Amino acid sequence: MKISNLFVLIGILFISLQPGCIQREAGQNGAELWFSQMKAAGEVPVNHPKSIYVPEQSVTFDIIRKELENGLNTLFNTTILFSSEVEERTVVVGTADQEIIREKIDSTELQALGDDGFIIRADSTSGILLIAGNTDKAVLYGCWHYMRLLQTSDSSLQSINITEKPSYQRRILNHWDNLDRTVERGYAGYSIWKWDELPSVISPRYEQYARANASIGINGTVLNNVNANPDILTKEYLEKVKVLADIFRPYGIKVYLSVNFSSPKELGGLENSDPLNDQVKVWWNDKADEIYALIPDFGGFLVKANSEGLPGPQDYGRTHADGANMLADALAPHNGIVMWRAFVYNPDGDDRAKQAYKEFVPLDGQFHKNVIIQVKNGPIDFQPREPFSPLFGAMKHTTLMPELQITQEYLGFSDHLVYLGTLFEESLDADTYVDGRNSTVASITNGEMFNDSITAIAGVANIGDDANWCGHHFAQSSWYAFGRLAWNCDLSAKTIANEWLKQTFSHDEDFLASMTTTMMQSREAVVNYMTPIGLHHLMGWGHHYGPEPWCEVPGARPDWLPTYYHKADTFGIGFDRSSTGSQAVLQYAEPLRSIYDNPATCPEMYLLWFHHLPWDYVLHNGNTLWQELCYRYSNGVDRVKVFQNNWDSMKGKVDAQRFEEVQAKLAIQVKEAIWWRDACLLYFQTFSGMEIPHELDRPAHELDELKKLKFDMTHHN
Ligand code: GCV
Repeated sequence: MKISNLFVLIGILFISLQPGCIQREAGQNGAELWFSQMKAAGEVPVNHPKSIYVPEQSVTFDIIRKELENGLNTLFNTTILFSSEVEERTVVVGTADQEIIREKIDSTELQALGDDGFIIRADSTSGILLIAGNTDKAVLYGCWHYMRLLQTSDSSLQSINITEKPSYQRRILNHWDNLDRTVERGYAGYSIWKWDELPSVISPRYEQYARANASIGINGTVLNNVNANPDILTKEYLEKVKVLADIFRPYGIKVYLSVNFSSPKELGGLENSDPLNDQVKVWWNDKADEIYALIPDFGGFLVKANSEGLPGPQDYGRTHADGANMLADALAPHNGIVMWRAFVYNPDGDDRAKQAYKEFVPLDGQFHKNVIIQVKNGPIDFQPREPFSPLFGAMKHTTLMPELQITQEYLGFSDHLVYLGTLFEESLDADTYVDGRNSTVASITNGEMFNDSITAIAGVANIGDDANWCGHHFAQSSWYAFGRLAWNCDLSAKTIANEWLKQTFSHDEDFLASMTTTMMQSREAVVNYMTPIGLHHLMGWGHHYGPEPWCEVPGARPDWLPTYYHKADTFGIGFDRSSTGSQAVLQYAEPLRSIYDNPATCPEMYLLWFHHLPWDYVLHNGNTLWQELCYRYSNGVDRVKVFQNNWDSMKGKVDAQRFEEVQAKLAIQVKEAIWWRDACLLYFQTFSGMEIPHELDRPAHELDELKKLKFDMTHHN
């Protein structure tokens, strides 16, 4: 080695041993999520807090002390000490058990906060800052919020006075993680739950997971796949689950499990799992007792029944209500709940989009109080865009919760940059009109309209054991957005994107402006290059990744094939769900029903969802349907190229590792957006027989060549 190189090596070693550098290095692989850029938004105020007063004792308060100490010292770049006395510029943190909190905050105000709400208030008379709630976890939420504001708020927090109460009581992640550690529709590696090592070996990821979720208000997690293996309820697995529950508890996170409806038969050896069979009831009651003996605050069960081949009460001629109520009765003495999924459809049934409504609405009012029906945002299945599920608002005597998908099953896996905050916002803000204007999906499910005793929202997690948790650095933003919207459904997707970028990447103004725009446009881009104007379900069989609008599988269920959905023919394209077609429009309340029913008034984003229209149908902008399809597909591709350019110009503004990794993913996305555009346009062109407008890019592929492509899942896990 040349001597000069030796000096460089020593220099590098020296630099990398500095504590600050170690932290920066760790931040570069994305493992630190939205904690990687702890930095105050503006100048550190001269009168920043001087001390922290946190006298209460509990494991949660230990976490609060640790997080505040680290957080505030980093944010203010100073040393703020704990004090045993309150003086000017002290941050006073605690519950109403503390005299000073009771003295400074009115008891009615505190009571109104419920279990999770908090107050952050600068007390002008004493010069102290209060962070208060009724429970330890509420105070933890308050502390996280205070630190988030310090990092992201444009205004000075000198006279801060805010009260926050979550929109939903239960803010839950659903993991589709199997016991063998594969993750159904997971694109970030294997499951983070190392079942084979539990209960003895504890991965540090478990606590990091709890911390990340608590920081954005998530307070529940369903650990295993809804396609549930009965084994999760064995003693062996429950002991592993207990360990996770114990780690999550101080962070305010409850554990739930997906259960297989046939468990009494499969595990208990009973003759059947009929919900009206007394032995079956006893089996579930005993199982509930066993679970609660291990995990006293266990949240409850999530159930996928009589759906996609899974067992359920209908196997015994019983209803969904019979099944859900039987489980609910077993959990009720322990305050547990049942989340019963409405994701049901039958291959030989009516239009798939209508089926959940047809099965569940007749059961309205029959579910017990601790049952909540979990409904996917749209009537089919997490497509890039769907209208809202008509079940929302149609079951006025039943508690409903929305299920959103954070993992990008139909949106390019973890290869495409697609920020889902906008999709979640659109889904929650959708106006159902069931009780006049502003009967939004959010207000129907968060207790505002129906005063439900339980309110909940679920997001299908995109988390795996990849270093950066989610496979794509930007996919972390959708997890973050789910948590923030579950906490406050009135937040805008843009505010959330901006918050996330500041905490995760940089405070640089150009970076923020450019990447906020990219994130905000990213979902519309994917809609355009995959399924514009209301098209849906054009993806390939099984993998759900690339385009296969032509897909035919001998003997397959028709409702798993794209042709069932796009119905392209020489006349035109689209699924006729109008009043003269499948009549799915009739499941929506007026005036939406009439609006959707008429192609002239139907929002163009849902046009081919509700109508089968001729290729030369003229849209409001004067384009024919065929031309508009061509423009939309091309626009989707062009957008992604702009995202790629935007990101390239961010070089130097973010660390090298994440810069290069995102850059590499964008290169894939550009190629695949072109793949989608070409596959769909060339295939649909065989029906329309029309030319692609001359000013648009020509397809880069031949249709035959695309049809031969075989997709390899192996590199996508
Ligand atoms: C967990 C779709 C997905 C399945 C998923 C199912 C569900 O069909 O492709 O992987 O199963 O939805 O939500 O139950």
